[in-house]
Amino acid sequence: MSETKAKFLEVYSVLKSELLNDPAFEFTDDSRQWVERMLDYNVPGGKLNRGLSVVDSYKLLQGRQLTDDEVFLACALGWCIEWLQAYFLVLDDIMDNSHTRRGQPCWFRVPKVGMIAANDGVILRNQIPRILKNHFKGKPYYVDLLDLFNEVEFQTASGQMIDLITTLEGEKDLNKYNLDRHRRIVQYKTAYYSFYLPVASAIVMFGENLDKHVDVKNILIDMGIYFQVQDDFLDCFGDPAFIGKIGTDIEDFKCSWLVVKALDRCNDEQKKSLYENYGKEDPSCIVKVKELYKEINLEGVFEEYERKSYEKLCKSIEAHPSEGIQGILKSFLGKIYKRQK
Ligand code: GPP
Ligand code: MG
Ligand code: MG
Ligand code: MG
Repeated sequence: MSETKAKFLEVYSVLKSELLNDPAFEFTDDSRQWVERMLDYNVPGGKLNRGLSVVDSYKLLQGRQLTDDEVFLACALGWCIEWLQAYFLVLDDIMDNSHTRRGQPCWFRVPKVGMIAANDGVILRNQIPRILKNHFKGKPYYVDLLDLFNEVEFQTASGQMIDLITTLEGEKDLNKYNLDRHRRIVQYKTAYYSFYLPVASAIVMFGENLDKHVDVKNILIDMGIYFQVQDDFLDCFGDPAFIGKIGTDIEDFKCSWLVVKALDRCNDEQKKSLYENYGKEDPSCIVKVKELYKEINLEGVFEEYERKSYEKLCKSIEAHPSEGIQGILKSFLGKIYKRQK
């Protein structure tokens, strides 16, 4: 384990213990135990790319070794994004009717949790401003951090909304699925919180104004779109044992990159089969869609997309005037290029 990651995990324990002793609530033993189990189940078990990127980015912006205090603060800020991610995933899994996440049952599927998971999502969301208050209140950039998290949460919830309403029963119509709709959904539901937020948080903590960094934002949004296309690809073609989740996009009638590309490439007969089988719970329908995807070589189409996106992103990064920023973007891209999970 890298030194940063070890330090990062240490900070989790500190933040958790502060939240479990939050003076704003009279915790009892059972309520404290519930929150602790809920946090351990949902917050630290992912790849931690988003959180660690805050620390890496802040280090690159400073261009020197960080003091212990700075490391702690950058880690705390990184954890706020991991908390945000946990909050989104707990709720997203309910909305997508998913089964597993990070190699274990989705939180709402755990016995005796059920719809308490919805309130746990609200708790997770509310713990973010409490962490920020505990550690950043009084900093000149405190208000900017709160504002940034609020903006990005709104964008994500709006992206999630358009991801969901496009699958409404009675309006299921593959005719309306195209790359533009897909781009709009994934830009908002994924790119802002997963790519822009970690780097933007580091920039704010470094004391700079985000208005000066629109070019960085645009590159990160493009990277986030590429990342969600990978997620759509892995939903169907990834190994559930490795990615830790079982895909549900086909039965959920999602406007996935795969179905958009399939619509482009199908002949009339294949299109008919896609219309008949997409968005149905019946396992034999799901198999038919997957077979069709193989027939039209969507794996090859994705490979080509991945290569081209990578080249394009590298070019945009190299065109950026600041070497520090280039370093941040390259390291982020390196973490996701050809990812298998
Ligand atoms: C990922 O979509 C998007 C989110 C996790 C944002 C959720 C936002 C909320 C406001 C709840 P996805 O469903 O493709 O992710 P996964 O494949 O991991 O389930
Ligand atoms: Mg989902
Ligand atoms: Mg979803
Ligand atoms: Mg997905």
